[in-house]
Amino acid sequence: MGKRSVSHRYNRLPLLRSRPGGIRQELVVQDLPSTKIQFLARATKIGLLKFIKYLRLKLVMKYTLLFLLPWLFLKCGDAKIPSYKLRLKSSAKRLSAGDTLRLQVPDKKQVIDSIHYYWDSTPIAAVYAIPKQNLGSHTVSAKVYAEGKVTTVEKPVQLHASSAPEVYTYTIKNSFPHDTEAYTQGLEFYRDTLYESTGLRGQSTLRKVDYITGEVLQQENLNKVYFGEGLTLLNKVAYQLTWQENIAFVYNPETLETLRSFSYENSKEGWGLCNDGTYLYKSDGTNKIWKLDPETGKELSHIEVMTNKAALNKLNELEWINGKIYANTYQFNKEVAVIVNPTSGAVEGVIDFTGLKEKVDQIPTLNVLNGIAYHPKKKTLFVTGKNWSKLFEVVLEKK
Ligand SMILES: [Ca+2]
Repeated sequence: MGKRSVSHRYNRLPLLRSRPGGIRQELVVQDLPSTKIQFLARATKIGLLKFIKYLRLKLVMKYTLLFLLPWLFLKCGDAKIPSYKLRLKSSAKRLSAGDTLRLQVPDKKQVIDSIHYYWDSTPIAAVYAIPKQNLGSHTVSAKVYAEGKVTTVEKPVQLHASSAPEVYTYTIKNSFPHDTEAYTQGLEFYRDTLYESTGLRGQSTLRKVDYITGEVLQQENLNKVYFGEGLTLLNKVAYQLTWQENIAFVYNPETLETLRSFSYENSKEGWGLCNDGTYLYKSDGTNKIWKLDPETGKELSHIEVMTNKAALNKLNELEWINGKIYANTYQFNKEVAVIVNPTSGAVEGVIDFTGLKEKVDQIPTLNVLNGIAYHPKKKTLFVTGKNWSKLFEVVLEKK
């Protein structure tokens, strides 16, 4: 037998039993490296197997988690926010009073116990005939009762005017001189005297004007930080808005002395102003007109001005005439004013003032049509524009 068989035999001897010295010792010493290798190999093999096992386990766990987590997440999500959809079908493309709305919340999982529908905060049936009311933004919502929970889903809707506005045209009865330096923002008669508010920072004024001659009888210059806007007179005081300065001034109309002021609340800016004999009405550059308490300036409510097709934004100078609000609209490509229902916000009339701007001096500073004042005794309308050289007395006619 060669060295291999000897080493094999002695390999089986426990190392602790081997004695030092002699051939056996020599042989044991000689056999040690081979034992180590085998031991290491065995250990490595076991280690590798364990490692592979570990890797397999890790992979199994990884893929299990990958598949389980989204499911768990969805389950948790379901528990917190059940996803219901509110579907609206209407009898018209643009909603208006008289249209019928059909509401539905699909129940794919067959878990819904009941659904309660609302128009703003008013409970309604799933088939709802829209009554006459304020136009503009409303919210339709559904409270879904299912699996012991209540979920609210809602959709915004816009209510339009039921019919197209009537169109008016004008005839000029008289024309009077008007200050071309006046960037007109407010215009109203008070005891046969024309009151005018002008804008632009550093040029803003409150003035009393002899409308026949165009002469400025008295003038109060605003601090250069203020941009003057709408004007109205009520309860023996004059109100003047500022544009973005968030403040309205109250004056003695005889002396033009400032009496007090108030800040805006939720309205965006100061644009036009008028009154119905009790309340102030303020436009803010959007399609909203705000109703204000004249004593405190508190915003009591608002309407949204809508035609039968869209919201009408940038409502400018205002005038209250026989229960309606006449409003300029800030636009450069058209000379039009609108007649607004102050309760619903519906645009009931459009006054086509085309051609009027061409009749004034075509100066570089010439700007848009802005300024409507109703003369209560004459029962006629006076209109002008920013930096217009004339004030026109006009009579309206249906087109
Ligand atoms: Ca006015």
